[in-house]
Amino acid sequence: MNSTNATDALCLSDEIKQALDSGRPVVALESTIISHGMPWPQNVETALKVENIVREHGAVPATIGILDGRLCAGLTQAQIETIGKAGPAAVKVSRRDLPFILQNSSLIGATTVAATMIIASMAGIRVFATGGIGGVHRGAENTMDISADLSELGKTSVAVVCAGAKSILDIGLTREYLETQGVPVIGYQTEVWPAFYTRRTEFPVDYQLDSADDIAATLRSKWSIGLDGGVVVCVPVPEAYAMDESIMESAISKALDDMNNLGITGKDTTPFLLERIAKITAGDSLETNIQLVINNAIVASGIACSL
Ligand code: PSU
Ligand code: MN
Repeated sequence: MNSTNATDALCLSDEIKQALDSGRPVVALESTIISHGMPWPQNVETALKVENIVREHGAVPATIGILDGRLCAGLTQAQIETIGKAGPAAVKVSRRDLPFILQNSSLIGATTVAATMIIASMAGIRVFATGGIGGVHRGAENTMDISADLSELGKTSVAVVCAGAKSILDIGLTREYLETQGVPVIGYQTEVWPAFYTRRTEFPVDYQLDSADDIAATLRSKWSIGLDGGVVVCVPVPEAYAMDESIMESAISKALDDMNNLGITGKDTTPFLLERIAKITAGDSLETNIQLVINNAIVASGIACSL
C-alpha cells in the first residue's frame, strides 16, 4: 500500500494553482451533482455551462472530484465528461469514503457537498456553489439519516451557496441541526428558507443579507476571529423557473412512498428521490434544478469576487 500525505493527495490544475497564488477569486463546484444528481447528458452540459457562468462573473471555476487516486480541484472538460458518463457507477464520496477511494485509483470518485468542502478547504478555496445541500431526512427520528454535509458545515470553513433544502428533507430539523453545529444560515434577498424547486417555506433564515459584499464581509468577520466552520447561503430559485408548490409537494410525497416501498435507504436515497421526482414531473424539475444551479453560481461568483 502507498502512503499518502495531504500534499501529494491533492492535485490542483495549473489554472487553479495560479489563481490561488495570485489571489484571484475561485468558486468550487461539486461532482456528485454531475454523477448522481442529474442524468447524462444534461449533467455534463450543466457542469460546463456553470463553469462558463462563473468565468463570465469574474471568478475561476474549480470543479472538484477524485480521479486516479487524487483529490482534484479544477477538473478538465474530459474529466468532467468521465464523471458524467460514469453516472451512478461513480462512487458517491462523502467524508467517510475519502481514504478508501484514495487507495483505489481505478475508481471514479464524485464528491458530495461534505467531501467537496474538505478538498476546497485544503486547496484554500472559500466559496462553493451547488444546487442543494444534504440535511436531516424526514423520519430521521427513526432512521437517524442525517447527511454528513451538516457536520462538515460545522467544522470546515467554506461558504456553501445553495437553493435551500428540498422537502424530501425535514427543513425544521435541518435548521436545528445547523444551529447546534454553529452554522449560520444566510438568506440572500430572502427572509425564509427557499425549498429548492420553490422559493418559500415557513422557516425563517437566521439572517437576511441582500448583497454579495455584505455576505463576504460577514464571512471575513467570522473567519478572522477564528470561528472555523461553514456558512450556508440560501438563494431562492429565480421566479421564472420556480415550480408550483402543490405539484412539487405531491411529486415529493409520491417519490418518498416509492422509496419506502422499494426499501431504499442510506446514501442511495437522495439520488433515487431526485430521479423519481424528475420522472414524475416529466423533466420539469430537472430544468428547474439546472436553472437554480446557474443562479447559485452567479451569486457565489459575486461573493468570491468581493472576498
Ligand atoms: N441535493 C441535490 N442534488 C444533489 C445532492 C443533494 O439537489 O446532487 C447531493 C449533494 O452532493 C449532497 C448529497 O452533498 O447529495 C447529499 O447526500 P447524502 O444525503 O447522502 O449526504
Ligand atoms: Mn444519508
